[in-house]
Amino acid sequence: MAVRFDVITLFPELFGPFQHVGVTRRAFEQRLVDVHLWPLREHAEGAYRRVDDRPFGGGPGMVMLVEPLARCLAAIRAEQAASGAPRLPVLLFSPAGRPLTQSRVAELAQSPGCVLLCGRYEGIDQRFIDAHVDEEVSLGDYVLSGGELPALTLMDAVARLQPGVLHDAASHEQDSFSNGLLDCPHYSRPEVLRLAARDAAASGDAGETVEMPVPPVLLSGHHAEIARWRREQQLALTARRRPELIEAARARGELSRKDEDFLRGLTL
Ligand code: 4GO
Repeated sequence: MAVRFDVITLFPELFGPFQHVGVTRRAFEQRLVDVHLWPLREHAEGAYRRVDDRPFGGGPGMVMLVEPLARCLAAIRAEQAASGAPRLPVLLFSPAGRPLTQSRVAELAQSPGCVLLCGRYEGIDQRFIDAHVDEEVSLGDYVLSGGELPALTLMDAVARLQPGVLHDAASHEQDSFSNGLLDCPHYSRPEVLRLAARDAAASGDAGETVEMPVPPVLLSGHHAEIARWRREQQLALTARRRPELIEAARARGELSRKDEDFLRGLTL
C-alpha cells in the first residue's frame, strides 16, 4: 500500500526536483510514495498573508502563528477524509524530537503515512504543537533553518524501502542499521588501485606510488568466507565508532558465539 505524506511548508519549491531523481524516483512516479504539498502561505489571511509574528516575552526571531497552521491542517484533514485516507499522525521536525532511526523509518514505510510539519523561523507556537503534533522527530544534534530538509530526508529513507524501488530486493537488507550494525566497506574494479603517494592519505615521497588492493577474500569466490568477513568488518567498524550499537545488538540477542569471539579479539 502507498505511503502518503502531506507536507506543510512555506517553501514547497524545495520539494520539486527531489521527486524526479535517483532510485527513489520510481517510488514517487508509481505513487508508492504519494506526496501532497500544502503551501502554508495559501492558508494565511489579510493583505500580507502573515504566517509569523513576534514572540510574547520578547527575544529574537519570529514565531509561526497557530491560525494559518490550523486552517492548513483542517484542509488536509478534509482532503484525507474525502480520499478515504485514515487520519494520519502529525510529525514535527525539531532538534528537541526523538532521534530518527532506521527502525522508525521501516515502521513508517509500512504505515499509511503522516503529515510532515516543516517549521521555520524560531519555531511554532507551542499551543499548535500541544494540540496537533503527535510526534517530534530530530535528525541529529544540530540546528537547521527549517524542517524541509528533514522532511525530504525522511521521505527519501521511506521511499527507498518501498518494494521494487531498489533493483535488488535484498539490497537494503545490507544497509547500515538494518541489522543494527554499521555497513561493511564495498569495493569494485580495479582489483589493484595505483595512486601517486602524494595523493594517498598515508602520504609518501614524491614519485612513489602506493598500491591499494581489494581485500583478497572478496576475490576468492568463497561465499561463506565473504559473508563472515563482511560480518566481521561490520562488527569491527561498529565496535570502534558506535560501541553503543554493539551493546544494543547484544541486548537483543543478535550476536552469535562467533561474533563475541571476534569482538573479544579486537583491539579498539
Ligand atoms: C529540525 C528542525 C533541526 C532539526 C530544525 C533537526 N533544526 N535536528 N529547525 O532535526 C524550528 C524552525 C525548527 C527551524 C527548525
